[in-house]
Amino acid sequence: MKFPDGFLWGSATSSYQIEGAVATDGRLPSIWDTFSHTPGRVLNGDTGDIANRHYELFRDDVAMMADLGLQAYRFSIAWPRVFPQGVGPLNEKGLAFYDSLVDALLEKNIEPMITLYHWDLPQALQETGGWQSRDTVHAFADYAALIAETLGDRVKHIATHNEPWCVGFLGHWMGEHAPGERGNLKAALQVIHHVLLSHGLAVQAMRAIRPEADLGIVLNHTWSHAASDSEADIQAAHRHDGFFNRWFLDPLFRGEYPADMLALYGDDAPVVQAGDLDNISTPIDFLGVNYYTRSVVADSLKPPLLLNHLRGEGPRTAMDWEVYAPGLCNILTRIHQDYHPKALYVTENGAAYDDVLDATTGGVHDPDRIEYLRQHLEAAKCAIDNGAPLKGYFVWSLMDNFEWAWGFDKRFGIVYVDYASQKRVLKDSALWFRELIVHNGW
Ligand code: IFM
Repeated sequence: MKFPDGFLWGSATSSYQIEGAVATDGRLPSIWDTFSHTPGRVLNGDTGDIANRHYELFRDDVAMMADLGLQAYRFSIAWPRVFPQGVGPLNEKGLAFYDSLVDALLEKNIEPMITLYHWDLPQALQETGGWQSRDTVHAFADYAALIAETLGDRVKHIATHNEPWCVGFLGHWMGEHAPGERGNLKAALQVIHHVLLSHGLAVQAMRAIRPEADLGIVLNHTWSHAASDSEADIQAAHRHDGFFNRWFLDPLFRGEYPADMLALYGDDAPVVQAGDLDNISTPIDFLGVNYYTRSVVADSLKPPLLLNHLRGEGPRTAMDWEVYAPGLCNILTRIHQDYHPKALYVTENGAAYDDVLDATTGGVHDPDRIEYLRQHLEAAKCAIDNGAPLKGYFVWSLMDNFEWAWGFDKRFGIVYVDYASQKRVLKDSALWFRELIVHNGW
């Protein structure tokens, strides 16, 4: 099975999950520092204080990427390193880190893809309302402009946000992510609106500085599957699709929120000012799709979505997420057909398993992950065959890291990290991925 010529093979990480060095060179806390240091929020009390020490070890990590034959690397910038207070003054030392990282990547012919926001909001901005405040929207656009100015001469691909769904719903409704608010659907929807608006304004600001840049956003998608053929369950799946997929795709690509969801959310729907939706739907060059699993749902009386989640019958990863690769082909094909993005990337796909270092061989044998990746790449190819303009694939993750509320308990890497020694060990899946890149398929 071969991918099209020029297909981009990469891996992905994010700042708080790997960098450590949280108080180095002028960085101030983000909401994830505060959250992870709050007892009971993260499994085992883990924090990102040290994580993978990538801030110090980045040159070794880039050498490892080169050894793996990676053509691209998606990473995020920690906003509180660059603007420790969220807005000026600029922290030159924090910016210098990313400047060096970009140069190190380019030296090895690895194409950088930046994500501006992968959840580490400067705590100072949280104090003034966080994403519930429109001031944060404008602060983000200014931060984006700075990055376009300073790194945009060398970095072509810039995504504004990673997974606004998580920022809104996990952070303000389910309480599982920073800032940890629970039960506030109205706040979650307002936050999502502001995050989307900040995306649109950031794209405009960056485009004005770098007209040639490749600008986009990364969404997490699922395939909403009806539990049965009944009309009620099919409608439940449509609502779930509205909650997870359409609520983001419709404003970004059509300049409107889906009417059925607005009706369902009622008074919890966000306050939208004149011109917001025009700004949100500012044209972009690519959409990044993160895909891990599907959702099987049935009709129910449970508000607000009037649905229940059921367990699909497929095998499960260490996250207890069902492995369901056809969902990736389905969602990519559907996004292409319904929303016509100019280009698509799979910006995250991968699986956590309970990997162990084999004392005899010194390796990490992860056949389940290889099988997961193989099936999902077949699904990605299926979408290409269906006409989707899929340009690249980034495995999540380059290496084991801080998996948010799960701390270091879940290992998503194709590279194993022994946190005590900070030794990196290529798992079998990394060796497999290296071969795949060489052959542009198998
Ligand atoms: O680790 C996360 C990542 O930060 C965002 N997408 C999902 C991954 C696995 O949960």
